[in-house]
Amino acid sequence: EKSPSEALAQDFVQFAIESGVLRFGEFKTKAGRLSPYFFNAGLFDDGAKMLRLAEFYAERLLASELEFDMIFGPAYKGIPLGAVVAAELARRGRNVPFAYNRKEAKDHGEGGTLVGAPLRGRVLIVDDVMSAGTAVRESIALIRAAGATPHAVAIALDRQEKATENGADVAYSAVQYVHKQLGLRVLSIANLDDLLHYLSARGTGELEVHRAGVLAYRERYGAG
Ligand code: OMP
Repeated sequence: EKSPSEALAQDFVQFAIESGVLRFGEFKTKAGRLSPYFFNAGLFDDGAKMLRLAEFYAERLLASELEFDMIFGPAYKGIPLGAVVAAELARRGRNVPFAYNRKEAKDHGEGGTLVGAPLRGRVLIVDDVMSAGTAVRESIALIRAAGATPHAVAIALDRQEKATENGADVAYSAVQYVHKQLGLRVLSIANLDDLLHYLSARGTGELEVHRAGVLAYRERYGAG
């Protein structure tokens, strides 16, 4: 019997594969790892997909009973994600402020690198993927610098791979690091285990070959 979060994760993996967002092949990750799969959230590229994606985040967040005061979506991919998740939560009766950053400093107009609601209180970071943990650490630093509290992270996919510290691999994953060392709660809609489970359950033909590649990758880069 699958728990609701396991069922949600399996539905999400299917949605991501069918949308062409989760692909198999040869990809280089930001940390320089050669990965047999890649999750490109930029390919949630129409209104219906964005809405469905937002529903997955909202389901996960509301089921978790996580408390937070506002949403922060880090540039660039986190900007539409944060916006659409905030909108979907509001539709479900939970309206919270929303902010995002720009990567380039602006020298005219509104100024500064933060846009939207002022960063304050317990901030939920909404982003796409965590691999080695570089992106999330930047968001945490930015929220702290603004005088607010990084409280939790919601991501679509936890790749469950070794984090890097000063360029070197460590045993634990970025999600484990952010949770245990920094004390933030991390909610993912799906993770690498869910992907492997999905591939096993439909393990014939092409997907079976992909599963072997993903297993080999996990052997090499998977967190303990
Ligand atoms: P870390 O900063 O290493 O945690 O990697 C997270 C970022 O890597 C994401 O925000 C993406 O920019 C990118 N990424 C993906 O989008 N999908 C993947 O499947 C893998 C990565 C990646 O490069 O590790």
